[in-house]
Order: sequence, then structure tokens, then C-alpha cells
Amino acid sequence: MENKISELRAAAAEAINSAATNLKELENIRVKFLGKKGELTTLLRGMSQLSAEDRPRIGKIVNEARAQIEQLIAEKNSELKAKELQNKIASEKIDVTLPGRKVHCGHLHPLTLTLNRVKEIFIEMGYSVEEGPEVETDYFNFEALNLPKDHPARDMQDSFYITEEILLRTQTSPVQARTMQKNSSNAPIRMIAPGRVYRRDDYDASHSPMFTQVEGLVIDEGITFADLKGTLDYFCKKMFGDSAQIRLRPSFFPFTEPSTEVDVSCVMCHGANDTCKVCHGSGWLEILGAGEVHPKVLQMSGYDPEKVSGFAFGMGIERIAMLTYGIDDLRLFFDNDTRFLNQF
Ligand code: 2U9
Repeated sequence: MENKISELRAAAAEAINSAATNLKELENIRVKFLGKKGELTTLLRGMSQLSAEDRPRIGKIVNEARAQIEQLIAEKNSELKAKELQNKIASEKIDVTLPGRKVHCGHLHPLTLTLNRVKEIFIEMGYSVEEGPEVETDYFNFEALNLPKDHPARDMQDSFYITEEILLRTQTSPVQARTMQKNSSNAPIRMIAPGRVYRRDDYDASHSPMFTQVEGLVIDEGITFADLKGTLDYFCKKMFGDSAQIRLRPSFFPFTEPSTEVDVSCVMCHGANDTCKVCHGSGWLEILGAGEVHPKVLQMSGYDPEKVSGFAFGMGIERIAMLTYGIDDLRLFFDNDTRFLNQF
């Protein structure tokens, strides 16, 4: 028995010193000798067969052997841990003299930049920014805006219908109609409604089935066409520079009466170049539609046209961005080619 114990002790010491080259191997050795089914543990179990006088002596030797092996394992454990740490430090060494990696920083999309600027100008004038659903009811998209079901003007906009009564909004005007209906009677309104709108259009250099609009609505007592003109003139000067001028041409929209289309003096040549590619020599660019809110539209959403009046306008953000940045193809905004986007 004593021989067996000293053989085991020697074998364990040998294994710990030479075989254990990492912590996992060391653990395997610990289990082999000291584990539940380990060799020394098995030996201890066999002690019941020893005579009563041999048992305490042999027990002492086994316990000493166990303590020695444990001690060796603990020492080896610290040694291996230190070695592993050294290896880790060596392999993870950072060369601080290497040149840094360039951080690619994202930035806002040109349409967002343009939209933000438009919003900023109207917010400075005291307008609130309202939003509404892109999936709309036929009622808010058409009916509440003086476009009943049989109205010929509905043909002007081919729409994406989801059911007979639900469609993708063709303009942001339903947001204004919803705001009016939410308000108590004749409460003044000064709001813009930015957002995406959808129309069954071709996808080419100047058309897209989805684009971004900003519409505005002002309602109060005594609002006149002069207020509309002054507001849009101020907006264009802020947006395109102090030298920008506006020109109004008569037009027709079912939700405004009278209605007008608004041109701004050419942002490129300021009307001074017959060969200008942006205005084609006319000196003017069409950028807005507007008008006084139709009395029927006021009435339908709970406002009294005898007491209050208002003006409304609408513009396409893609068109404004194309004019300000000198872009001739609308599709560039949606292709997400980083060679284009990185220029903003
Ligand atoms: C309510 C009352 C009136 C919104 C208006 C326009 C004129 C207009 C177009 C410009 C280019 C849309 O982006 S575009 O295709 N818009 O010409 N929009 S007046 O009038 C309203 C809206 C809501 C309750």
C-alpha cells in the first residue's frame, strides 16, 4: 500500500511537471488523481480493507500525498496562468505608431437637409409641424378637400388604392383636414404638413411614384391673399437668397379659390441668361401651388367661411432640392449611390 501511494505521488508529480502545458490539461490531471473516481480517491476507498492498526498510519500517508499533489497543482496553476497572461499581452500588443483607421461619418440625405430648411423657415414664422397617416381614407384625401367621388379633378391624380375607401395619400392635405376637424370651431391655424405622398406616376428624371411634399395652411379672421403673397415671398427669399423674387400665375385647384401657381426667379441665372439649363431662358422656375382656402373646404371641416378665411400652399421637396443643388435627375435621390450622397 505504501509503495502504491508513493508511486501514485511520483506519477502525479511527473504528470503535473511535464504533461500539463495548459490549464485544461492540468485540470484533467487533477481529475485523474484527485477526482471522485481518481486514483488516489480509489485508493482511499480501499482503506476499509486494512487492519485497524494500519489504517491511521496509511490514512496519514494518503492525506499527505493528497496535500502534496494539491500543492503541486496549485503551484502549476499559478505558473500556467501567469504564462497565459504573458501570451495574451504579447499577442494583443497594440502598435501605437500604426496610422489610425479613417472613421466614416454618416450625414443627412439631401432631401432631409432641404426639408429641414423649409421646416426651419416656417417654424421661425410661428407655424406648427403636423403629421398624419400615409395610408388614408378616401374621405380625408379627396372628399374633405372638395373632391367628391364624381369630381373630374380626381382624374388629375391616379392613386394607389388599397380598398375602395382606403388609399396611399396623394398629397399631405388630409393632415390639414384632420387638424381642422380636431379643432374647436374657428380656432386659428398656422401649420405645415411635411411627408411622403404617392401617385401612380412613371419613374423617370422628373417623376416618381413617391415623393415628399410640404403643404401649409393658415386660417384666422381677416386672412387675405396679400398674407399669402407676403408669406411666400418671405419664404422664397429665405430659401433661395434675398435677391429671389416671386411671380404669381392664375391656376386651378379644387381646394383653393382663387388659386395660383408660384414661380421663383431662376436660382442659377437670376433671369439673365438665355441659354440657362435650369430655367431654359425663361428666368422663372415653378415651385409652389397655392390659393385661398375654398369656402366649401372650410365648411366641411367645421369652420365658418363667413367668419374666418385662410390660405394654403403646397410644394415638392425633391423639386426644391433639385433646384438648390443643381440636380437634373430626380432618381439620384432614391438610388442611394454613395458617390452622389457623399457630396452633401
Ligand atoms: C386644405 C386646404 C387647402 C394645399 C395646396 C397646392 C395648392 C399645390 C402641389 C404643389 C406641387 C403639390 O407637390 S406638388 O405636386 N400643391 O399646388 N396644394 S394649395 O391646399 C390645401 C390643403 C389642405 C385643408
